[in-house]
Amino acid sequence: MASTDIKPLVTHIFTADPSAHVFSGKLYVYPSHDVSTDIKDNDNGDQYAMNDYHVLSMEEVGGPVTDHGVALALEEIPWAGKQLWAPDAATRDGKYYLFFPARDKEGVFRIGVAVSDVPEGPFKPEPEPIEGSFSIDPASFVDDDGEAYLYFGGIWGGQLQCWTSGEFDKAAYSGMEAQSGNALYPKVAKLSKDMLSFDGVVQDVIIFDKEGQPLAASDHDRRFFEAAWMHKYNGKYYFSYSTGDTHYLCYAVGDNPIGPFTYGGRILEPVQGWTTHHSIVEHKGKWYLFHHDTSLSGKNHLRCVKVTEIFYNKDGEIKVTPS
Ligand code: FUB
Repeated sequence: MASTDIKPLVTHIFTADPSAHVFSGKLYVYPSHDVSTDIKDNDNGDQYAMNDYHVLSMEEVGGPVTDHGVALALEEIPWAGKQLWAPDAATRDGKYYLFFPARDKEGVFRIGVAVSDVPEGPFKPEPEPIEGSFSIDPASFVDDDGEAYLYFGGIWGGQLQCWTSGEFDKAAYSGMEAQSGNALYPKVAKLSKDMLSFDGVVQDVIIFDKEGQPLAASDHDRRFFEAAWMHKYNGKYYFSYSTGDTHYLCYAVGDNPIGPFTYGGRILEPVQGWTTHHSIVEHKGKWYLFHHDTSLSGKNHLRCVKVTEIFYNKDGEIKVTPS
């Protein structure tokens, strides 16, 4: 089924970048909340000028969706200047954590965390961003052994290319990304037991092709751009992401949460609109791909979240139709 044929989850607000999780048997979706703006589309992503987050929930896919209202607002976050982009959530020891990127007051993207006693929030932000965090699109993953990880990164407007030296280099922004050598790697860090900080160093998430070579920077059909997600299927770790300017959702498979990962294929062809972003979750015995397109507005920055069932073939490959 084409993405445009799928109904948006909600139509009373614009939503994007859906991170879906099952908490206590119920499906929760943590999206971006897109807003109208006069800012013209540009490669920096200035038109994505979001100011708050809403949490959505449903008992099952296809059932009524509840919007729990504002879960966190920009003005409540002491360090944030603008642009609340794609968030994610996790739970540990009875608390719920909302991870979110924002530009700080100097215009540098950092990742923050906010805490609640309930999955729908509201969430109380920590006063500072996570120490050592940078760039955008945090995706949390709690493994079966209880260890938690945060994946992140996004190039171009997401500024990942500015961090190759370990320090923020504004000058590196102008090149957007190098076109030779290996592609820029997304990042992963283990989370501390209290989920509020990184436990150890930020590591590269390396994606090899099937010949064992790291994906090349020029390989725009397969290289990582933004929108990291991690899920586990049949004991394998699936790292999925957007290729940005070529508009695919792709995945790579590994034997542990840190990788390395081997490129596995495409999950979704380009949808209507420039960005594509997703999450993958199991609920009531079925696997779902949450994603977005612009079918509700026709505008790149006013998106709507959708969901479709996905399947695995006997080799563990992801398919949008059963095989
Ligand atoms: O929503 C703003 C940005 O657009 C996200 O952070 C990216 O992943 C893209 O979907």
